[in-house]
Amino acid sequence: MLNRIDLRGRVPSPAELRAALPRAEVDVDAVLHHVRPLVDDVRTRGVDAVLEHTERFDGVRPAAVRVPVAELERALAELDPAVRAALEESIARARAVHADQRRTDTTTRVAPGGTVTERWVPVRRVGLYAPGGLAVYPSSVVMNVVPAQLAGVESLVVCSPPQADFGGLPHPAVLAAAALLGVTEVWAVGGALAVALLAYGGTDTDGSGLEPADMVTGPGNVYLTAAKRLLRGVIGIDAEAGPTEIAVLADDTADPVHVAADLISQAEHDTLAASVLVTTSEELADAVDRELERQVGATKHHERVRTALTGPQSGVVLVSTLDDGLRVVDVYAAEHLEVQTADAREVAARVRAAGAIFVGAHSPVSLGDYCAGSNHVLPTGGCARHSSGLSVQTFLRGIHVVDYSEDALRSVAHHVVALAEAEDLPAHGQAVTARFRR
Ligand code: HSO
Ligand code: ZN
Repeated sequence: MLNRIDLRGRVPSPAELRAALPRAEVDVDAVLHHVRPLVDDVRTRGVDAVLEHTERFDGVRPAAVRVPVAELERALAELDPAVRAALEESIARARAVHADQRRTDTTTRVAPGGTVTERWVPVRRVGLYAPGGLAVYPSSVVMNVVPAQLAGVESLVVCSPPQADFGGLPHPAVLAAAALLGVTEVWAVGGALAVALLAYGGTDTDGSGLEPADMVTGPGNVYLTAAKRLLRGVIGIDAEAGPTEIAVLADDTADPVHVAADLISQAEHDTLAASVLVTTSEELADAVDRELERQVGATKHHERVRTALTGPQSGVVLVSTLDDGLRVVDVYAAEHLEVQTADAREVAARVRAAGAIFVGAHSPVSLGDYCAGSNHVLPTGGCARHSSGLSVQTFLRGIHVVDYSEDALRSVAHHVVALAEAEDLPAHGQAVTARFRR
């Protein structure tokens, strides 16, 4: 079922590897011309524009953008107890892990009387997006809200598209997750419109204000991503999320039943999702292929899954050695990387690029999607080479606070003057020497 790329016997350069490895082509630029007029319309006409376009895209016109708090409480009261218990566990584990990401301010004494303090200050108001296309994502509400709350963000708004089936409200599971997390502000708005409304703010149908946010995070489709690209600067963004990806680095000790199940699990998200197996074992590759045939037929979303698995973004990469496999996965820089080898811990410790790493036979990606405690908003499309997933750090800004005494300034003044002269910016030096002339 999977395309095969045989790299045994030769080790391509990183550049060649990049070209050879399967990857979804998502052309954000190609939709910018659709999204720009929407963004402009929201900027000039606010909520009227949002509701008009929402009716066109989502087939429903919410009575207001802001969801009444009573609806959040109702959704929580009506939530299936098993789902509620699972969300509570997910929140507790995520809180435990993300609490350890908090930072303390540091003060460095650079010279006698001269200090630089780094103060970590949360972004004041953040908009968090939970998608609602092929699936609904209460788990993404958890993964966005938990780090923002632990960072100390004082004002949080969750946005999710209105659903025609639920009277123009976002999906009740999303509302319930927000309520469980103590979020009271939820807007029924989706995709690019959500990003634009978060950037510019507006006035709701009842005359109340919808305050703009300083930052927008969370995954979404290509239109949402295009809006993030257009509005970055007006707002801060996390990353431009592409379709989800799983790579599995495996040797002949891996269980093909598990590997196939994990490849299918992420293919379930989207026809563009990528499932990639990197292995030293041709026998395993064959066995996984047989398993995929068997398991895909039995899975609920088999059409979507088959399209994703047979697409050019998915495949098996055969390598001669695990070292070569590590080279491949580092260049690929998967959003999720599973290591299913003998000595998985040792192999995983050598990985340099992945959004998150799942070690050994009992740490599947879907555990991380819901209940590991790790975050599931992760860099896609190779961005794990330079970026990390959502964390407390995403919502913090480090501010350097410079505090020098007169003596401390005097003792370094000649260095400032020398550098100012070297850059032909003498007024910079004079700003220091002026303090010592009288
Ligand atoms: N695998 C997705 C997250 C998710 N899975 C949410 C299920 N629900 C991207 O990391
Ligand atoms: Zn998932």
